[in-house]
Amino acid sequence: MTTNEFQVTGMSCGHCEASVRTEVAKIAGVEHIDVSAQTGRLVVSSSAPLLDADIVAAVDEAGYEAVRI
Ligand SMILES: [Cu+2]
Repeated sequence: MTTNEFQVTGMSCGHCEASVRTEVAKIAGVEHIDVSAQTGRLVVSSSAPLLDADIVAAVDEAGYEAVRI
């Protein structure tokens, strides 16, 4: 299991979290997603290593900006 942590800016509520979760879940290999609008933290667990760019693109698709931490 690989864990990828990001800081996401722009989320303010549960709907924001759900949007991010929905887009990130589309990435092949993603097994678990923790996302908090309160902290801006996004933790993505996967069976195989993921490309940071794919996660950043998914978060962008949801309307927010993610930076690897
Ligand atoms: Cu929101």
